[in-house]
Amino acid sequence: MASENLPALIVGDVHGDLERLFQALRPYPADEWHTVFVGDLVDYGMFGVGALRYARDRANTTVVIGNHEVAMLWALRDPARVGFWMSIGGQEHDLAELKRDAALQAWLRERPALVRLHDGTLVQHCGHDGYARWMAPNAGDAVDTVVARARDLLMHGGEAELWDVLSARNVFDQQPERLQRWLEATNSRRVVFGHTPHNGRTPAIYHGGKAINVDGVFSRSHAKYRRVSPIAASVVTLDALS
Ligand SMILES: [Mn+2]
Repeated sequence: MASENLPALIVGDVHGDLERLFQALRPYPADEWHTVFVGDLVDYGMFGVGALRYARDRANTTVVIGNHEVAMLWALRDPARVGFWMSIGGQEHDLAELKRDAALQAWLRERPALVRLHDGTLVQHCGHDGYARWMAPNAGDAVDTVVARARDLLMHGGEAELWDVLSARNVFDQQPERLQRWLEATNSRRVVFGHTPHNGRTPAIYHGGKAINVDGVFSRSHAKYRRVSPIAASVVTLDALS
């Protein structure tokens, strides 16, 4: 069965907690779910590259690019960026591991910035409309044009511009008009994102379900990890959000 025909499972920012990822996905066999990661699999935790490899090799899985992947690729290309990347949780051994693995680098640079699922749900890393600057008017599907432009930047040294967009704070929780315009521009009915931790035990749902934050501070190495940050705050089936 093609992955788009499977029910979707959304996974928020993993941030290097591969052990907890195994635990979280145990109820969801890869052949029965379309697994969609919202990005930020790396940094904070010890197993960022391990999480990337796991997500890459899991069947029926889509990985959206996050700002931490961009920072890591930037550090890989430009040693002057390593210090900054480590200041946001980058793990030196992960960079060494990525440096040795050209195939993983190539795969990572091909990840999409946006994915629109068949039910009209848009999945992206950030809860904002900064991606709109990559939209090419009258050049086909708006989502496709954003994905093409962002991928071009990833492949050709455009990490600075990617970082500008992907590191900006979420706004959809506070700005329903911008959310609505973004949904219309991308022909989507709702948007799911991570990037900025919410404080709930389940995903944060805004504006009647049109915006959903799945960054529930999944990684136990995250600076904001609290005593009990439940898996259900970050890992959720799409049908549970309907
Ligand atoms: Mn994150």
